Amino acid sequence: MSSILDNRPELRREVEQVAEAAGYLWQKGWAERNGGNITVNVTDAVDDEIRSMLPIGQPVAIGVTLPNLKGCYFYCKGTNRRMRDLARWPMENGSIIRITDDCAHYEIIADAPVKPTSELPSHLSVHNYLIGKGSNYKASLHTHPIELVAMSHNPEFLKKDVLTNLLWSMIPETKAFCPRGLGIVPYMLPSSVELADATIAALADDYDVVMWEKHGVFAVGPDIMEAFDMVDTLTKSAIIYRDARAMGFDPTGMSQEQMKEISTVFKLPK
Ligand code: 2HA
Ligand code: ZN
Repeated sequence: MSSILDNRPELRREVEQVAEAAGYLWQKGWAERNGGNITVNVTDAVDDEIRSMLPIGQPVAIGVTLPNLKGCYFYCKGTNRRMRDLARWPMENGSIIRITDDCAHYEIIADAPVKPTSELPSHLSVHNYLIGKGSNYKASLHTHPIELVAMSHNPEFLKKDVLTNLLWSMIPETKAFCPRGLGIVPYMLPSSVELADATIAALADDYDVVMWEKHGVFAVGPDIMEAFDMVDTLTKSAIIYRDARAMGFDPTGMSQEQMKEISTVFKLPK
């Protein structure tokens, strides 16, 4: 079967990176059934031939109007599709969509009529926000990391930057590679516009990764691997914390001075 990826190495690479990351999400146990979703802004890899492709089916309302997304293209995981299937067959479990000129609808252009993720309002609103602030971030990732979700069941950890500091203090890499920490969004109905708005507010508060209480995380990055790596790094810290507690003691954690030193040496924003 022919694919939009044929003879388009740049676009193929974008989609193959998503497939690789989807495999990791499944292997880590973060992607039960159809859990999680990924969207990547692939507009830079789109050529004139793609721009003139006819859509598959009719335009669909996004539910919000997103003025910065006019003429943008996204690879999106399909709704109800499994990450473990996407890992092997990304164009059968996801699709490439175009945002129409009214900025309020999308149309699927390839390869098959796979309806995009249920969290599309959150994802596209975030991309709209990122473009609006001139960010080079192209990828957004929502996933269900076990240990981080478990920690979100403790009200003490939901106070601003309590979890950020705890996770940073478990191992130096976490602050170095997730230097904005972990924002917190209180529990809201999955897929809702309220959740999308609260996510953007948290990202605007200068986080790259935010926790959706008792649900999962939402991460943004320049590409899908960078977004995945930040969630992976934070989860590593959560596991170290859990293991110390399971061994019967409270981990000491790095001191504030030690963490400040990391910020100075790595020239970190916080
Ligand atoms: O797409 O994880 O939050 C499945 C989900 C929704
Ligand atoms: Zn979810």
